[in-house]
Amino acid sequence: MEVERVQAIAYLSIAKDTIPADFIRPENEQPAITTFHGPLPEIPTIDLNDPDQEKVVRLISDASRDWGIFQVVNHGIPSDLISKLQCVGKEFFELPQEEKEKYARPNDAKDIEGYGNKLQKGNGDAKKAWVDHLFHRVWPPSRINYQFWPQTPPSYREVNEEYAKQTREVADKLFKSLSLGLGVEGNVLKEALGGEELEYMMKINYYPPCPRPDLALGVVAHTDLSCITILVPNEVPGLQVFKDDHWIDAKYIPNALIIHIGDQIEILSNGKYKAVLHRTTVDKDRTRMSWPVFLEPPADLVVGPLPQLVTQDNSPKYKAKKFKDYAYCKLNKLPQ
Ligand SMILES: O=C(O)CCC(=O)C(=O)O
Repeated sequence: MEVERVQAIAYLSIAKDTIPADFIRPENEQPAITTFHGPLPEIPTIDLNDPDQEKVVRLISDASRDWGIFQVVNHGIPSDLISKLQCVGKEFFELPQEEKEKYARPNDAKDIEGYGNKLQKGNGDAKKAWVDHLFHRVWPPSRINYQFWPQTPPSYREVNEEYAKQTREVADKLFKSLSLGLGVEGNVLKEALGGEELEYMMKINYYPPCPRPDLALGVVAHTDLSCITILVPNEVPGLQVFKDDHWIDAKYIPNALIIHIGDQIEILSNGKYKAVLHRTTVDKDRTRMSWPVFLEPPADLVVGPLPQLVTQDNSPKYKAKKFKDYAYCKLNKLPQ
């Protein structure tokens, strides 16, 4: 089956002022109508290297409760590694189409790894998203399929391996603060999520220029299935979060990492921390890209509210279930 990529559709749309009808979102989703432009508080930015680590715990815990998202600076990942990650990802998406297709997600695959877009799913979803992507796991080694890692550019693998290593250090710091913010020992959340078996899924989003950014969306509104997501954006804004009934823009901070609280942390915290509802808009003239890494428990691990948090006054708000069952229900829009 011939699959049309959004990058190719965008190329054909360059000289036009229109986009195919199946990319036009209903009015209640269109960014021009639904983006809030008044004064609003900004997504919190947290200095991870602040010498007052109690303050860091408090800020992370407050941001996770009130926003479900925050940006971190001084996180320890060198800026030149972030630039390299962006360069090799961009080089991949700039390869000729037939080169990229070598990494295409097979049509019958159960897993999400590979190059593709929503168009491939054929799930009858009438409205399409203005984005192509590449997914591949970067950790643990036993879960890596190098067949989905681009061989061009040649430094792709080395850069992604180094980035995965550094991301794990940031994740460990975040899990510790998130645990302490719940009033439990620093190792509790990571252990409850599979410890060293936690899986790191890299995704590259490629949002080509769009002649009608007022009508289309990149990724549609969702919360992440993951426990946390650690995201590097490029300089083209587009991430929006839903806060106090408004869609508001995330500010671009060079070299900051954007941390999303995902569903699994909301569940473990019994609702104290909130998974953030977010979406992305696209730009008329520029390509937006982002590199989220989704941290996910192993498929068979049962995730439920931490027993330490459940009391007579705080009964469990979520079912405990295997991550794979949770994911199946979410992806198939079934009740949990
Ligand atoms: O591109 C972004 O900033 C967000 C991407 C995202 O939400 C996703 O890929 O699930």
